Formats: sequence, structure tokens, C-alpha cells
Amino acid sequence: MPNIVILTGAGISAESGIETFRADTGLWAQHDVEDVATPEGFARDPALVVNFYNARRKAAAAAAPNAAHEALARLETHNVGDVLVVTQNVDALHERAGSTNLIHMHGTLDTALCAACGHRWPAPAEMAPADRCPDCAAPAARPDIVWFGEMPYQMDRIFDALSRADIFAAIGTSGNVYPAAGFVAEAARAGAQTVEINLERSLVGSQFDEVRLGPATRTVPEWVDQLLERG
Ligand code: BV8
Repeated sequence: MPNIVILTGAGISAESGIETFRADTGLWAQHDVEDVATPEGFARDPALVVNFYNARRKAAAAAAPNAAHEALARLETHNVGDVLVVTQNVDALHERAGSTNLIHMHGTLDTALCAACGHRWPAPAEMAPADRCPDCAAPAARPDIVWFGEMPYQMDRIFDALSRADIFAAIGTSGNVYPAAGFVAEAARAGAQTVEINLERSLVGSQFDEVRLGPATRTVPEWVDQLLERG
């Protein structure tokens, strides 16, 4: 049974009602990336950034996993080979759908991070600038989010999984952001079959062996059912 690595982006949560980044009405149309998703923006105006993530944490908590998240959890349960989901998303819909072999490479809304000592703890519904770290008491709490210019999490584990992948899928991601957008090239170099599942071809769409277009709640269950039937 194949080892499968699946990269997901904002598009897999879109039908759960969570905004994507680069749609016309998306998050980056309402906020300047430089202001809300960089360390410099956080240093400049911590309240703006903390409130941006408070609003997203509230929206994510109110959302429910959809058929695409559930299909990936089913694939992990029934596929004999490894199934690893590497998500760029900071919502918890994959885990709430039942995925356990999961890496949040850009962080999560549900944890807070101490910029002084590196301690992590469950984020409150509303964080405030200069919240104190429960471990070292420094007023240095920040969202546990990987901003532009910061190193994504667990890259070694991701590249190891890509080097062993028989199948690599990218679901609902526009291919704008690196290093995630470079994973298809890594997987192809390792000999994996690659498939892009999206509403439209991404910026790296031409690098995939196969493309399946349509809403994730239809295309992902279809893809998973075919994989499980094939064995
Ligand atoms: C780093 C925070 C280095 C979380 C985000 C080359 C190599 C390495 C780096 C770079 C490079 N070139 C440039 C860089 C720098 C930069 C970068 O990539 N810039 C881009 C803009 C050019 N990368 C970085 O800074 C990264 N860090 O490289 O560090 C380093 C090295 C050493 C030491 C220290 C550091 C950090 C990147 C992470 C940034 N954080 N966000 C948050 O706020 O949520 S990025 C942000 O964009 C999100 O995390 C999101 O995950 C990511 C990608 O967006 P998508 O998920 O793809 O969403 P998008 O809206 O774009 O697309 C949605 C897709 O879904 C569309 O295709 C749409 O068609 C589809 N869709 C919609 N509805 C549906 C659907 N599909 C199916 N069904 C539907 N219903």
C-alpha cells in the first residue's frame, strides 16, 4: 500500500466557511500581509496582529470539518501505508475530522507561544498584547503562527516523508508560498506520483502528473474512494 503525503491549504477549509487568503474577498484583500503576517508587523502594532488572529480563531472555532477533511481522516485509517497530512492551515479542522498524523507547518490558532522562552500553551479565545507567559512570566506571548520570513515547523520531518512518498497530493493551495509550493518538485524527484486537487490550476500546477478540478468536498472523497478501492 502506498506511502502518501498530502499538502493542504486554505481551499480545503473554504467550504467550511473559513476565508482563503488570495480570493478577491480573501484575508489578504482585507489586510496588508506586511502588517499582520510578519514579525515586523507584530513588533510595529501587536494589538492589530493579535486581534487579526483573535478574529480568525473565533471563525475557525465556529467552523466544522467538511467532507474533504473527513475523507483524509478515512484515508489515514484505512490505508495500510503511511498517510501524512502537512497543512499550511492554522485551523483545527483536520484533527477535528480525525486526522492524527498531521503537521501544522505554519502553526496553529489554538496554541500561544512565548517569544522569550519558547514555551507553548493553549491559546485563550482572545489573546492580548503583552500577555504573560505562564512559564517564564515575561510579557512576551504571541500567536503560534509562522509569519513570512520565519522558518516553517518540522521541515526535516516533512522532507523525510517527501523522500519516501509514493503519492503526493496538494489540495486547495495556490502555490504562492514557499517552501510549501516546492514540495511537489521534491516528491517528483523521489519518484512519487503527484496530483493537484483544486478549483483551478495553481501557480505550480504544471509540475503535477495529474490534476482534478472541482470543489474539495466532491473531489477529495472521490480521490480517496478510488485510492482505497485500488488498494
Ligand atoms: C521562509 C501565516 C525562510 C499563517 C503564512 C523561496 C524559498 C523559501 C522562501 C521564499 C522563497 N521565495 C519567497 C520566500 C519567502 C516567503 C514566500 O514564500 N513568499 C511568497 C509570498 C513569495 N516564504 C516565507 O517567508 C516562509 N518562510 O521561507 O523562511 C527561512 C530560512 C531560514 C531561516 C528562517 C527563515 C514562511 C511562509 C509562511 C507564511 N505564513 N501565513 C496564517 O496567517 O494563516 S502564509 C499564508 O499563505 C497561509 O499560511 C497559507 O497557508 C499560505 C498559502 O496560502 P493557501 O493556503 O495556498 O491559500 P490561498 O488563498 O493562496 O489559495 C487557496 C487555494 O484554494 C486556491 O488555489 C483556490 O483555487 C483553492 N480553493 C478555494 N476554494 C476551494 C479551493 N480548492 C478546492 N475546493 C474549494 N472549495
